[in-house]
Formats: sequence, C-alpha cells, structure tokens
Amino acid sequence: MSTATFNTAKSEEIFAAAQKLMPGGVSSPVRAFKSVGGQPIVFDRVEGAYIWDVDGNQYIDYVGTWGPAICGHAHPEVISALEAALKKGTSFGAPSAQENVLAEMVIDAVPSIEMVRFVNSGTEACMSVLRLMRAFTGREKIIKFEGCYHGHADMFLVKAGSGVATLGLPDSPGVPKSTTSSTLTAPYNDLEAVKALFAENPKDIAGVILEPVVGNSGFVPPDAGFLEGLRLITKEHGALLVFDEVMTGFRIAYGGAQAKFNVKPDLTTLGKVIGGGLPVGAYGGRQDIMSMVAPAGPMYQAGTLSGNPLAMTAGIKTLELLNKSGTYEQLEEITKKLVGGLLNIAKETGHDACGGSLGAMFGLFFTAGPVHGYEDAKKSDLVKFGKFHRGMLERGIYLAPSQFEAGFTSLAHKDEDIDRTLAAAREVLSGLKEKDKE
Ligand code: HOZ
Repeated sequence: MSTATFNTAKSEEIFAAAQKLMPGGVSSPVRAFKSVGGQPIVFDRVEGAYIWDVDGNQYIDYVGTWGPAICGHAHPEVISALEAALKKGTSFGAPSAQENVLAEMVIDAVPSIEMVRFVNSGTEACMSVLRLMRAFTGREKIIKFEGCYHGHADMFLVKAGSGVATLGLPDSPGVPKSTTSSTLTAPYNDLEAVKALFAENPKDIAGVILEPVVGNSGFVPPDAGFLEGLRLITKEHGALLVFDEVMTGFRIAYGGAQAKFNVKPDLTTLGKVIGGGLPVGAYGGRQDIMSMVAPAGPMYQAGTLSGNPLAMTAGIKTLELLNKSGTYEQLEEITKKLVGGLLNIAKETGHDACGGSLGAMFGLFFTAGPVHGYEDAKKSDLVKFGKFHRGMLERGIYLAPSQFEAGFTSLAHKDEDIDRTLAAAREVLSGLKEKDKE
C-alpha cells in the first residue's frame, strides 16, 4: 500500500457513528488509538498474517487479535473444526467431551497445571485465581507488580499496565479503597522490594502474581534470577506464586514462560491462545489447591458459557497445530528477524531504541534502555511512537496502538512479510527526527 492511496473514509464514518453508540466508540479501550493519535481502523476480515479494513486496505498484522491468532487468522483447520462443531449447537451449559480433551492438553503442556477450570476471559481467570489464593492460604494480601495487567477486576487496578497505562489512568474511579487496600505493589524485576513487603507483612500475604514476561508495559522480560528468586521467597513465606500466562501461555513456548524459564509456580492463568480466537480463559495448578474450587471444594466460581463447545474446539485445534516439531523454532526465528531488523534500522536512522523478543512475542521502545520495568518503559518517546505507529499504518503495517502493549507474530508471518515491514520501518524512521516532538 502506498501512503498516497491510504484512504480510510469508511472507517471514519463507522467510527463516528460508533462513538454515539458505545463509550469511546469501542468495546475495549486500547483499541481506540487514544495514545497514538488518529482513529481506529474498522476491520472487515482477517486471514493468515493479514487484516483488511472496510475501505479495502490490507495490513500485515502484529496484534493478532491481542494474542490468540498464533497460527494465523482464520486457520482453515480451525475454521473447519468449528464448522463441524457448530452443527451440533453453540452452547450446552453442561459437560462436554471437548472440555476433557482441552484440559488434558493444557495439563500435559503446562508444567504447574495438574487440574484446570475453564472460564471465558483472562480477566475472569485472574479474578478467580485471586479468590483461590486467598481461600487456600487464609490470607488476604497479594503482591502485584507495577505495569503488570491482570484484567480489569477491582483488586488488580493498582499501578496496572495495558489500557490503564496507555490512557494514563493510574487507578480507576469506582474501585473501593477497601478492595485495593490488600493489593501491595513492587517494581517488576525488583526482588529486594518483594522481600521488604514480606518483611513488613509477615504471614499476611497470600501470594505473588505476575506476568512472567511482561506484555502489558510493552515487552519486558524477567532479569536473570528474578523468577527463581520469587519462587524461593514465596516458598519461604508459605505464600503462593502465580504466573499470569494469559499472554505468554503457548506463545513464548508450548508450555509457556514456566517451561521456558524452568520455574514452576503454584497456580497459572491462561487465555488468548487456548481459545483459538474464541473467548476462553483458564486457571489451574496444584491439585491440592484446585480441589478447593466448587463443587470439589468450597471456593465458589461459576459461568454459564464456561467450557463452551465452540471455544473448546477452537482451542483444541489451535494447540494441535502448535504441538508439532519446529513450530516454536519457526516463530522464534521470524520474530527475531523482525525485532533485530527494527533495532538495526533505528540505529542506522539515528534513533535511540531498545527491544527484544521471546517466542512469538516482541516489543520495541524508543529509549536507549535497558527497560527492566514500567518506570523504564515510560521513558520511551511516546510522541515518536505515535508517529511511528501512524507511519507504519499508512504503509500497511498494523501494530498495537499503544507503547504499553507487546507485539505478536504467528506461524502465518513469512520472510516476505518481515521484509515489507522492515522496508516500511526504514521509510518511517528515516523521516522522523530524533527527539521528534512536533
Ligand atoms: N487485554 C488486551 C490488551 N492487553 C485487550 C485490548 C483490547 O482488546 O482492546
């Protein structure tokens, strides 16, 4: 696509109407493009590594519906499995054999998971796991990290990442102080801060929850020893360690970050990839802890559409496609090529930048770095990011419309897609001045 032919008239018309119908014109805040300027592109269809908007523009997609599309959008095998499942109905609200199949696949893949409960979203998985942490330990306080996002439940809206960071809303009105008074926070990658919180609150902390590789402050990997350190500290204090792998699960490795870094939490939350593009979340972990969940135990949690047969079917097919030799090597290679290329181009065109990737997840900041956590991520030149985002969009490259979100690749992204992306980045970055604040 050339910038001269970039026309989004229909997107503009639809979004103008949407703003009168839905708050901000969207169903979820980050997609409103508030932090990058311009306005959202309205999609018409997706396939493989590509999306098409209502004006007929085609984009190479690095959002992948915020994570699920790891096999590429609308994979033919996922679609045909869904077509077959659809003929049997859309919802049972009762047990199905598909739940067993997906549960077994998840248990086999994710080292910490011995039992699993399916829910409908990552938010639901995280709010449920928090109740379970408290039920099991009989303690109320939790530790979360600045810039980590665990969905929009009240208890987690403290120094959260993702849309909250994007819109500069540190906390949200409507969240009672009493709900967040038990949420303690520490900077990501700071073991000393975690030790201090445990020292100040001995025997009160139910557990520590984190994104083992952060995606919601942009892409921020754990420093060497950080995950291992958390494992030791939590054990020492009789507290639980919970990995929120909604983003990283089946994305940076088939067994998630815990397999990649060989650190086993007590509990894990999942979402995105395990639903293959349909709404699914899950939480799971040690059998003794999971046995507390109703009806096996007293901790209540329920859901009409949980374990939905269509969602289970899409998840099963997606995991089947991923669980083949060479898939993660392919994802790792293509993503490294992309990020390595972007960093080289930034350097050659005179821009401070840093970034990295793990599996099929990546990020780029416009700061020399290094970025160890949210405070460092905020040093990125956000004005420049906005201009970069716009320039890429006009050249047919769809990036997450926020500096505080990770990027995602898929099995459908090919070398030529990366080459086209890098050519666009060279053009955009060559046209942007260092410290471009206009
Ligand atoms: N939780 C996703 C971003 N980290 C949701 C964004 C969206 O769908 O707008």
